[in-house]
Amino acid sequence: MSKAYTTKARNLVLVLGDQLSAKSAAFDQFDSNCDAVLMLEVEHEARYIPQHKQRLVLFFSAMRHFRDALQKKGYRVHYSALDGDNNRGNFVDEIKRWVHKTRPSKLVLTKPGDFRVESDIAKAARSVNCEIDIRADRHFICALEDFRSHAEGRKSLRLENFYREMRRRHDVLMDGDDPVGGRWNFDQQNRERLSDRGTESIKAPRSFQPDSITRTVLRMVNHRFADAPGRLEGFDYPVDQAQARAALRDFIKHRLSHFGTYQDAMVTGEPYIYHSRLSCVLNLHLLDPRDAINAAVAAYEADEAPINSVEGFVRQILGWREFIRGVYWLKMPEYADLNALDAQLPMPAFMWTGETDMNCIRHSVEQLIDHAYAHHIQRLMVLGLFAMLLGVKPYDVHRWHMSMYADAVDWVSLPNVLGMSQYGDGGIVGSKPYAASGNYISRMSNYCPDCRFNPKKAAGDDACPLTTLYWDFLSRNRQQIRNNRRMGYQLKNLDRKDDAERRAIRQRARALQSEMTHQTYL
Ligand code: FAD
Ligand code: DLZ
Ligand code: SF4
Repeated sequence: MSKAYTTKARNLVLVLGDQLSAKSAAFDQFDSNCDAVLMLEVEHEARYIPQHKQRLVLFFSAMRHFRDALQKKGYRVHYSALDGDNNRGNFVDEIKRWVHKTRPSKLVLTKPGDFRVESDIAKAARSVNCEIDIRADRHFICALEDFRSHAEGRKSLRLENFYREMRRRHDVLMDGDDPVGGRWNFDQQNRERLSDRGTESIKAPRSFQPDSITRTVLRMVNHRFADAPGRLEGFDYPVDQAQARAALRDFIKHRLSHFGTYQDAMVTGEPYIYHSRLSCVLNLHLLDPRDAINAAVAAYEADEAPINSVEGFVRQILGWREFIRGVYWLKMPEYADLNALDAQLPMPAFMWTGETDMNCIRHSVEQLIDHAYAHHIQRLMVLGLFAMLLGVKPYDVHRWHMSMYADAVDWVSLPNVLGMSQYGDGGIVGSKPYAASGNYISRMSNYCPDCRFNPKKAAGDDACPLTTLYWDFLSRNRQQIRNNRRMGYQLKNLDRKDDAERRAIRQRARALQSEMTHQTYL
């Protein structure tokens, strides 16, 4: 150990908490005789936004497992533990300290997943006159230059065009020039609700019980971050590559075949339904997205899963995941400030606590508190929808999202939240606001029958707040959305309401906005 701390390094390879793969470009030409690895647990990353306890355990435990794996390979690893004596608590000061200590000729790293972190690290290296070599992140399938070329000359970016290009370029689910199954998209088959099938036969994602490393981290987080949001009981995320691969196998075997059909369904007490719960291991680089795609395609070829599910899953990873990342790096840093609908309200405090009478919000937030997880439609069509209809500032919704989800990293949370769910980017990620009333939630979930509100009603004390706020959203944003052809039908329905009804909706919406944002958390 003492040898490791005193020996100078040729290259100092910095590995961040979401870059836990020895195949990454930062390790190209790594020579264990003269190079060293640097991993930093820093308080600032856990506190710049209050973060869910399970998210903290996931990052710190996965980092420690990766450290051990590298050491087993014979790599020299300088690991700054959060509770280490000299830890200076942030990337900039820690990098300076370690550069002084190891005097490398170069600081090497893979491109971070957060614009802020990349700028800070570059600044730190400059301040100690250390050359820095930031290498492309090969964990993603689409290189950033290729995304830039895709975007060049296009008036607007659309997932569908990008996705088809990716299918063709990487020859995924292709039959010559045609898509396997004769169609690019099976969404029509993928909107079933679960009421008929029931949930008894669904096998929950495989649970990974904490080992001694994770147990130590659990104690540390419980002690140091007692006031962080979320609950730690039941933490069972995969934290190393072997567990990540086991989680993938479990999904392919037990849930992929129904993934497509029920991907939009929502059920009380069923956080995962047929979803994969692979976002964390993908985002921490414990699982390569190509392996996830190949495993799903192999299941289709072996007749173990139907095309609507396999295509749906491939679309999420080869399409959406890569598209979102492309948009982030194409549009940052200006993207973070976009606020096309000029929404300015703060996030209500109950979005952290779940203390509200709205059943859909209460169940979804309680699920977040327990698991740091919600599936796509809960994010988009319950939690995100509610924030947009209420009029919360898009960047604040992103901050809330970073604080409540285990899988949130800036590159993926920001375009999904500010862009897709809040329409803050005015249509870069999606072509229209995902606006819907409580009727949508009533159709796709079992939240409404036990709720004290009525999803069909827009005014009155028992009116569903989402339905009231939906009509008010259309009305107050009419100017900004009236030229969007995809909003025409919704605006026409708004026009059918008479003056008295519109007045009642407006009054109730203002009351809801003021009452709900009276108490905030951040
Ligand atoms: P599954 O439903 O099983 O999907 C498989 C995989 O596809 C996911 O693991 C994920 O890697 C990928 N994927 C699907 N949709 C997207 C997408 N829109 N963007 C990127 N990857 C996608 N995903 C994150 O990983 N981190 C986030 O912070 C995040 N924030 C989101 C915020 C909002 C408002 C919305 C609408 C979506 C967000 N997503 C985010 C995308 C998606 O909801 C999650 O990836 C998914 O719910 C994670 O659960 P799962 O692994 O069970 O996914
Ligand atoms: C989320 C997180 C946390 C809580 N802690 C650390 C840390 O101590 N060290 C680290 O390298 N990364 C951490 N992360 C992830 C970062 O906040 C950030 O998302 C990534 O560095 C971006 O690539
Ligand atoms: Fe949510 Fe409205 Fe349904 Fe209640 S009635 S669960 S608030 S959508």
